Amino acid sequence: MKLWRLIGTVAIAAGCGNGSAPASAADRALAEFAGAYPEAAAPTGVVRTFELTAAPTELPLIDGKQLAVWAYNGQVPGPTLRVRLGETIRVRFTNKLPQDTTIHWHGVRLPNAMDGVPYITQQPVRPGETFVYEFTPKDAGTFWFHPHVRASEQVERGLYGVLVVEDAKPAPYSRELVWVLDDWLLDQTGQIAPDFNTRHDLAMDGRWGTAITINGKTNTLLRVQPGERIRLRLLNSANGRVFKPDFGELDAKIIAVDGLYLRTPIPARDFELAPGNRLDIDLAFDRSTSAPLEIWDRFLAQRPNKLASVAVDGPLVATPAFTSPAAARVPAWEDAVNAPVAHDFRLNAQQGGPFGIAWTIDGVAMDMSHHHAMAPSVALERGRFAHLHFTNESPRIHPIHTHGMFFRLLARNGVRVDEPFFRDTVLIHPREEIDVGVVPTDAGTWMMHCHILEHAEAGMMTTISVVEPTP
Ligand SMILES: [Cu+2]
Repeated sequence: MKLWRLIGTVAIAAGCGNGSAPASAADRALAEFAGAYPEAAAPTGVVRTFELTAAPTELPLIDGKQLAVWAYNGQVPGPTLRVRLGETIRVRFTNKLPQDTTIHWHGVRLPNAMDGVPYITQQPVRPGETFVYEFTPKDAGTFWFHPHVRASEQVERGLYGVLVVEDAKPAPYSRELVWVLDDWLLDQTGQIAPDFNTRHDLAMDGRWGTAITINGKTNTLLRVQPGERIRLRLLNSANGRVFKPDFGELDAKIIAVDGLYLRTPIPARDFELAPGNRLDIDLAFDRSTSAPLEIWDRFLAQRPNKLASVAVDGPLVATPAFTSPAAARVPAWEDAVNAPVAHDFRLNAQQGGPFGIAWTIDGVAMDMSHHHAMAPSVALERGRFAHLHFTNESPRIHPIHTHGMFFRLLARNGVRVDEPFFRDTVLIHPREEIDVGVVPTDAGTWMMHCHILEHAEAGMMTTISVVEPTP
């Protein structure tokens, strides 16, 4: 940090030579941000209504055996909710679980009261109760929804689904696929191991399962016809596992991260898909091939996992010809790290708390299970650029997720990175420091937490307050 501040002073001093008032690094970042994505929603007036019920059920999952799960509308993953940009989504949600719950709309910029955070944005939805979520997404993209109450148990039991917000004019892909990646930790009877938030999970990187599934099933085979061009929407819904998808010989480009398009598409390799992250992949099958096509997870280099096989056969179909969707206005924010740091979040653990290990942000473990009066970590001004710093003082990984706002990664361990995209979740490696830049667009009290759900449950959560700017 000291190094950045020093460089910042030099840069600003050098910028004074042209006679005009010197713009600060934050002013320059904000100017460059203009037009990156809309500040407000643009409702068309069309309302799409969905009924969602969370309830226990049994489903043939993993390798086809009956598994006792908790599910939205009796499905794991839950139904994919699909709206078009500008349409208003209205979800009548009913809780038929034996516990309180809520629905959080991960990655969606929405009014704070619709964010699904117990005791902060709403009261928990008690067993038997109904709650109506209604909002108009500001962004097209791949989002998802899951409980924000006892999430390490409720998500693990199967409560998650994808929200697709289509572009006003969707690109003409041959077809679209939604793949939800998850892993399952089973007991000797083949059922979901009922001990959640174990000391092992907490001491390590959360609960990692042994059965890795796509849309609830192992041994995925993707059948395609030569010539097809597919938009693949990938979500990591696991509690703790990070995936690093390797598409091998496939022609695969990342067109969107965490919902939003990239400045320009990049090859789909080496992306750390942490819990909560989404990738939209442009997959083209422009030739017949006899080579085995496979998709692997290589996050643990020594223990790779085969995710899917791909079979290309059948008659050749015409390939839709169009330029991959992109967002021209993703800022580079070259000197944004020189802006003053609004807050340095320190991530660590300590002994104690209800699970024996507490995960902390700035030395504090947050308890979501009841009403509390914890002060926000930092107050940011709506519509202004803010520079945040994170120091991982622990030897574990932490995918940090912000509700209600996107950010861009500026640097890792003081070394500038230029990711051509925004995020809502970023993996912070052991002992790593990162810098991010953010322009919040929505006022309110927003959660920020580790998306390893066991770490979050054991305290690694805080809030960011977004307030109206001072004139
Ligand atoms: Cu964590």
